[in-house]
Amino acid sequence: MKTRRELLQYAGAALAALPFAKTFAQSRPRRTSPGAIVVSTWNFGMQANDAAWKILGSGGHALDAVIAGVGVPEADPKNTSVGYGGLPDRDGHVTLDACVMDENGKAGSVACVENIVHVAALARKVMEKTPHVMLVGEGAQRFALANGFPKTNLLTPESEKAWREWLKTARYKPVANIENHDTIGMLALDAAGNLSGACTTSGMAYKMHGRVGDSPLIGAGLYVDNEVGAATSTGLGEEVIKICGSHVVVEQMRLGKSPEEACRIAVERIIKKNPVKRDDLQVGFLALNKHGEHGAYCILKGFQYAVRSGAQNILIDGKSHFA
Ligand code: SD4
Repeated sequence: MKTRRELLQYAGAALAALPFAKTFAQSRPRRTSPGAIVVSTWNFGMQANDAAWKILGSGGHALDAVIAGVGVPEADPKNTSVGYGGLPDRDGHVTLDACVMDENGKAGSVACVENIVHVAALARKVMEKTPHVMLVGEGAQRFALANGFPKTNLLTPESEKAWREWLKTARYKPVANIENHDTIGMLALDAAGNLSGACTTSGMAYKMHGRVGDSPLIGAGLYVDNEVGAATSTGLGEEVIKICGSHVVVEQMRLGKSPEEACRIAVERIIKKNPVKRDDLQVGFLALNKHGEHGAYCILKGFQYAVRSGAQNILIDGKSHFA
């Protein structure tokens, strides 16, 4: 227990240090104009980056780029983890979550939406056409149909088959990097130097009906601050929500941390609450700062992210807490 005197000394020292606390710009001064860049989670981010680059590479807006980019896995029936063809909840419903955020700090989000493929684009519509940030369930679907989004059965025969197989045991135990690598988070910096992000998922396979993870939650699955940087997450959403993960990452970058260091700090907050290695507990954070520097950090080995800038599109292994 600290004495009153010690506490006063501590507060005095903290106050005295304030004028010297470095801002993001002071600790990470810009060298040259960074140029456009896009980063996204998992290996399917490669194709998504290519689609985003069609917009970014011709001087387009970061928000347009991320919506186009994540639209690729959303529409891919072979991707059992995002959008169309996503694995359903335990009752056989494919329910999608997504959010977007732009350089002005505007945000839109949808959660637990059925029968709509392009939910990141739908989240953008919520941002642009409603006084709200988030619509869920039936209301979100109704808003989508009213805005011309087609109604599509998202449960493909393959995903239905996998679900029927799962029903034989009906055991909810996501396998790290397999059943729970079901999100694409994408962050882009455009040629004008503005940041935007999108995050879209079918959520954890065989979740309870109505379960919503971190992906559509601003500050958890995605956060963008155009003065500093942007972050997104993937993995076990419940743990990300509990630390407001993507917001933590951006705030650490604001304090001068590199994107990778900022992601590591967020992962360590989760580890502090869950110190024992578990094969069902994977979380990865991905960050991009205002200068075009990127980095990632995850709990278990196996998380990858894709980076495209110019003609180069590469896949990078995120560093992990556990080997
Ligand atoms: C969720 N975070 O619904 C998502 C799932 C995910 O990689 O990202 N998996 O919790």
